[in-house]
Amino acid sequence: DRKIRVGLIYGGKSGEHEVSLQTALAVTKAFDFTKYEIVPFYITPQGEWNKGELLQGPAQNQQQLAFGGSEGGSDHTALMPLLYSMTQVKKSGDGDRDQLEPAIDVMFPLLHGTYGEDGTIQGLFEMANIPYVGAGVLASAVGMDKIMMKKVFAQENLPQCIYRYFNKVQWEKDPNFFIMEVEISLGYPCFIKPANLGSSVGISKANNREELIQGIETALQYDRKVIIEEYIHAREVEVAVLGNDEPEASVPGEIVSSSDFYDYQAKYIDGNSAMIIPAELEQEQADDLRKMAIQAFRAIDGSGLSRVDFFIRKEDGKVFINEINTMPGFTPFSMYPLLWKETGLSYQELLDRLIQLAVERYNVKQQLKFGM
Ligand code: G1L
Repeated sequence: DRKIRVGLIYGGKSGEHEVSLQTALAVTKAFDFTKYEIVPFYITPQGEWNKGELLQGPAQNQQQLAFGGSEGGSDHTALMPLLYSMTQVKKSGDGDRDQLEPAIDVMFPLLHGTYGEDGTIQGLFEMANIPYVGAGVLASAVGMDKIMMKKVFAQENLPQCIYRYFNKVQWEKDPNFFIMEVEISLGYPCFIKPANLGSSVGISKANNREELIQGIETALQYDRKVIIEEYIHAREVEVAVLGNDEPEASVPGEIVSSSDFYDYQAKYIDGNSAMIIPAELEQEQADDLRKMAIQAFRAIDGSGLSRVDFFIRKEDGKVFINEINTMPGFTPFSMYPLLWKETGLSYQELLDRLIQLAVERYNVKQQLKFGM
């Protein structure tokens, strides 16, 4: 039996470079190397692509995965020739037909932000006709754009906070209009965010008009579109979704900030916050959240995995969907894998399942007719 060859892509030209490397190391350590072998693709902080030697066992450390020089500073288009060579065919020799053999069976992208989780790299895999783990082009793009995400959720009648949005040109033409809109419909405090939420950069909280204007100017440096959301005093609860056309939801987990620690026996600590898994909720509310998480996943046409984040307002217990994340934190100590662990799926089983889902989706698509 030939092993399944997984192309692991990580690193990247983003603030999450280090997180991506850490995650890649954790993933290589958890893989079952009797079933898989790994071709590592490392993207340097300068954006240069390097293909590494075949891994037949776990990497020892991060340095081993961060190979190749960083003197170049080439861009993402350098992947094109690489993808070409990856998809080259082998001749079988026997018979009159050439046997096609892929150099990589499935791609596993661990990348954040632009060119990583916004659907562009997924599009590259589609064009190269290679199966890949996680969300497809559409779900990645919708999940990356806060405005599109909210429109799609609104169409499904998923409860959301109040928000307003506009682009740079609209803002510059009539800032007073948008200031009034925000003050009348949301009030202060409110949150200002670039529409493309790759990470937390460019986000601010405004308590008055001056801070609002400043926040908008800041956000507009990261994206041409901004979204402004009402502030909700709430508990933060998250659900993990896994699957393709029959997605399943994990138990909910709660994020608690350090100031509230002492109220809980937190098993999992992550920097300044703790994860309470499962979240302390009424059974009925937990079931509601799981249903809504699946609804959100279906709404964006998700596949593979997503983490769906909710607010539960402290005053009245009302639930709001905050966002869906198609590339959640993914070390063995991140919320997404921990939620599945609590629900009965280990990290290694999760990797197995994600690869299986990638291949299943690919096969379903292969069977579709296209064109005439
Ligand atoms: F491929 C998966 F499984 F879909 C996938 C891809 C990426 C899961 C989780 C992630 N997450 C990340 O890549 C990151 C959070 C490390 C970005 Cl820096």
